[in-house]
Amino acid sequence: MTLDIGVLGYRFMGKAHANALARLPMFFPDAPEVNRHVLIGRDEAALESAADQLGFANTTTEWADAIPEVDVLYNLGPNHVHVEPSVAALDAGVSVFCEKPLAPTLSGAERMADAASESDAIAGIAFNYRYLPAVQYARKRITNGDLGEIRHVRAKYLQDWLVDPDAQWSWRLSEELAGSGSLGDLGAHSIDLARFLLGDVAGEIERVSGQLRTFVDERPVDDEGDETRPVTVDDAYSAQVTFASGTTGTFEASRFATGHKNDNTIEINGSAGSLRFSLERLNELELLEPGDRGYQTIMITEPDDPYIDHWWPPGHAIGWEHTFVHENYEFLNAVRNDAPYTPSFADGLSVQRVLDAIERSDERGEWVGIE
Ligand code: SOE
Repeated sequence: MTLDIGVLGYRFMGKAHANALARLPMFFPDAPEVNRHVLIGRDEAALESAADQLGFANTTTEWADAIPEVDVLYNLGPNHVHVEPSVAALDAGVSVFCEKPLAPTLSGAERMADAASESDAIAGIAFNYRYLPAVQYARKRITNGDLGEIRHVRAKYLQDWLVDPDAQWSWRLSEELAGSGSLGDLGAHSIDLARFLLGDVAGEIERVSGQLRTFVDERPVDDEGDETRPVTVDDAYSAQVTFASGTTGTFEASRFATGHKNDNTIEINGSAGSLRFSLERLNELELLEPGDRGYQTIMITEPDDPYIDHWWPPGHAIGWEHTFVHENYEFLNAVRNDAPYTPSFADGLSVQRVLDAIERSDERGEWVGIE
């Protein structure tokens, strides 16, 4: 069975997923066969060269024309194009893999989750960091109870690409196009990671107290710098949360964290032990187990560690792009087998509810519940 794939979006995420699709036949030979049928975008010239580079047979500027031709739509466009094409595809029985966050707004995310629950097709959201071997190993240890009662989760996602006030404006800086800034772009990953690691032992996030901050409120649209556009989203956020179990959480993200490039970290403290993970050292996990005097660092590169047997011998590290290979393998298998995939659009909606609550808490200056 060959799956015909349509991909909307051909820049950063388009390349990450096209690379993953190209790796599957060599490293995951039991993966479904994929035909990169059509690449979808607005700029015809850029689309043609991207189709050549990413290996797509056809191109179109009309996503509605692509839906009847494919088995799966990858929605990798900016956040403001997540809702309509995904809902239309699911309504037509076409499976959808959508980049995070699910939508710019809670209402958009609700529409997408409703369409997924009413469709016979498979829908997944691309929270790729769930598919790191070290993260899956960590989840197993937590779910086994090896850390005891979970008291705290501490998640930070720090970048520094907007520190320069002359860094150019982009869709990620527009509330209309993105919904939010660091909160939805980076905080969504942290909230999903916490749900993935703690969901079985701490339940859902129930209350939040958050703040958003914008440091530079307009930016140049090009190198000339004479035209500027307003920044209408947060450059950084922080939040305190409480889980159903009573576990407490602190979350933050920034695009102004000088010295941090793509520093996605999470730490879990339990009554019997702790663990710490950093994306900048993604082959490692720091563990504190009963009796240890301090954290020990272990490599998660053994053949029986998740996905490692598909790659290299112990200690031959994998990279950021391998997370996309793993999630594509699992999603395409779910489509072939007509089986549920996680993270689902329901998972994406759960994250969106927390994002929305943090924004409401910031507006009101008080703790709020999840709606
Ligand atoms: C932001 O720069 C970004 O590209 C996010 O949008 C991605 O989700 C994250 O994986 C890397 O950083």
